[in-house]
Amino acid sequence: ILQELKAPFARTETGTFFQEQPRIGNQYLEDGLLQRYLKVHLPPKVFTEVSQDLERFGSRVMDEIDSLGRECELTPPRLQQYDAWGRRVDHIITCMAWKRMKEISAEEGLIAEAYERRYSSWSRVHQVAKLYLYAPSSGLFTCPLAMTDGAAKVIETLGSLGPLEEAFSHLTSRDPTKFWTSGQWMTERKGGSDVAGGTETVAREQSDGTYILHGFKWFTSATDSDMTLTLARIVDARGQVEQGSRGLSLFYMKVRDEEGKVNDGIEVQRLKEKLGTRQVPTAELLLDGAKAYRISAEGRGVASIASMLTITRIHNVVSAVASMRRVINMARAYATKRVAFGKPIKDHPLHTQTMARMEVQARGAFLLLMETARLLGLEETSMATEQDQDLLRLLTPVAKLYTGKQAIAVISEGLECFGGQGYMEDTGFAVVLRDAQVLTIWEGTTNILALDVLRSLTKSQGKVLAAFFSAAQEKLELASRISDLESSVQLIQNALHRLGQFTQRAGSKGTVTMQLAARDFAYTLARIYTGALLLEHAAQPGAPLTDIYTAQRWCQQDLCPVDKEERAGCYDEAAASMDTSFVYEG
Ligand code: UCC
Ligand code: FAD
Repeated sequence: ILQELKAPFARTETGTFFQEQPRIGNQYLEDGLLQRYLKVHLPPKVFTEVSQDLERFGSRVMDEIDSLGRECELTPPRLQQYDAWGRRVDHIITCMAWKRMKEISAEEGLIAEAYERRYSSWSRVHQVAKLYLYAPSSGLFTCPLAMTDGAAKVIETLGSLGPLEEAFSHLTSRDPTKFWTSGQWMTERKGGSDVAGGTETVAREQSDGTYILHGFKWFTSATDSDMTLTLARIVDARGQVEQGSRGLSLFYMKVRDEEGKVNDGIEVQRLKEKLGTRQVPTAELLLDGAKAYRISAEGRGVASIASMLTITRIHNVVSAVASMRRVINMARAYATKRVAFGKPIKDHPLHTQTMARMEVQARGAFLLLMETARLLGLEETSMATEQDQDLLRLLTPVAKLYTGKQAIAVISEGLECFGGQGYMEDTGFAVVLRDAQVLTIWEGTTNILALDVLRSLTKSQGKVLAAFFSAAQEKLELASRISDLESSVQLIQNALHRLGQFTQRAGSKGTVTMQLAARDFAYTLARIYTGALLLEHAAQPGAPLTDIYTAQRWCQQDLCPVDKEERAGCYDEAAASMDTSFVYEG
């Protein structure tokens, strides 16, 4: 076909076609699963109020917050170490958008909501749903919020006496002029996983009962925070410190003075140059006589900071699940606009199948997140049964490690859905993948969390695992009476049976076997429990066909990898030795 050519590429003309940009809509209104989850679980009055708040907040994210988040990425923090006259100032300069995020966090009660408990145990679910809408547009302000929430939790658990009372009121304030954020300084150069082996920071008691700290903190994120919790070894009267976990105590420290200047005794060595999370200032800090308050019993530092780890790990899950959801929603918007081979890519079944696989992962992860938030809410309002508490202990590391891996895979696939545009910096998609990579590293790597799962089992002498089996069975009850779900229920039952047999066999084996099995074991727990949650959700009266379909699809994967790998001999000592020869060959 001959066309009349008007030389469209001449001079300043660059062609006439420009792809329409996919835009974010109200993320609450676009999320049918979130709305259904809340409707099923929340009491009707609470649902109405929470739903109104989330719809309003969804609009605010779309109209105001999303562009601020982008600005945080484009204007990363920098360190001004000296002033014009050569004085050391260690000023961490952040952009206006980052500062605005702090104000918005207070206005929206993103931390306060969880501690005011106006919806009793459902307050955590409300807070988590709000953070879930916020996270992908927050310019990673969710990082300081996670640690702020964790610090508030530690203070609430230990009791807000003395200087902690003031700190708690700032951390949980809705007033932007009073709101504080907190850091969490645990990692030193010698080790971030092995905190007990890695911590060299020492604390010397002063005559007024406070301490001064000397040490080097190797990773400190959101170093523009107002305060921090940190670990150190107390020097005794003989000038000695105790090594190992029992030598560590927990300290509270104000990081800056009323004018926002870093306190004496803290030197910012440099800001880290990172693959992602570039919106967040992450620094190396020298503590050279920094004033601190001991807030745990001596030697109970790790045990006392554990409640912070629970909270920050749940925030990590929020980020993982929310970024999967956001990428899928954007890819969905794009698929309706982008045309290839004569039709929108939405109408190419293979493209839609790719997105359906991402959906199954994201929906499963969403329910696992909400279950963890629900259990946390019950625990915090003294409404949790023993089973609920055990389950929360187990599901926190399971959800953190599993959703972190899912997020990287789903987001990577999501970028491909935009073709070359997914790989471009200025479309804003590349940052999502970069930022996802950290989700499996900070707050405990995958292996460290898998070992934490084992720690929870050992410490409870199996009670935690018993809670897992009972809870999973309870979730299946309703679904087992629905014919469309029967075969999926059977698949979960089989997996539970195989898992039960594995744990019996493993009991008689050594620690090497259990360590080698730890990751697959945790994956097994994640897949089975998520399957049970999807089935429970799909069995609710009036559930749409898509809920049934999601549950069926989830249950078709290998639900018990730990059994398969054990039968293949992967956990034997011989396999461990072969792994070594093979990995370090040459
Ligand atoms: O990365 C960091 C901040 C990043 C920025 C924030 C992002 C937040 C997400 C935002 C999304 C946008 S801060 C650094 C995080 N670091 C870690 O996560 C450390 C990873 N390593 C571990 O988790 C290790 O498992 C350790 C350090 C906890 C292991 O230490 P120990 O000393 O070997 O542990 P023990 O001896 O087994 O445990 C000491 C005590 C025990 O209690 P008792 O003494 O009563 O028997 C344990 O039961 O601590 C207790 N414990 C726990 N309790 C240990 N882990 C836990 C736990 N998870 N829950 C409850
Ligand atoms: P290592 O402990 O040296 O681990 C190296 C590898 O060995 C990992 O793959 C690990 O899984 C594996 N490994 C270690 N032990 C075992 C084992 N027993 N079995 C099997 N595998 C094992 N920390 C803070 O305290 N505060 C912060 O604010 C903070 N912010 C951070 C921000 C960013 C962007 C990053 C990347 C890190 C941050 N961290 C922070 C540090 C982070 O928590 C640690 O990097 C992390 O816990 C891992 O510690 P490590 O780097 O010392 O790795």
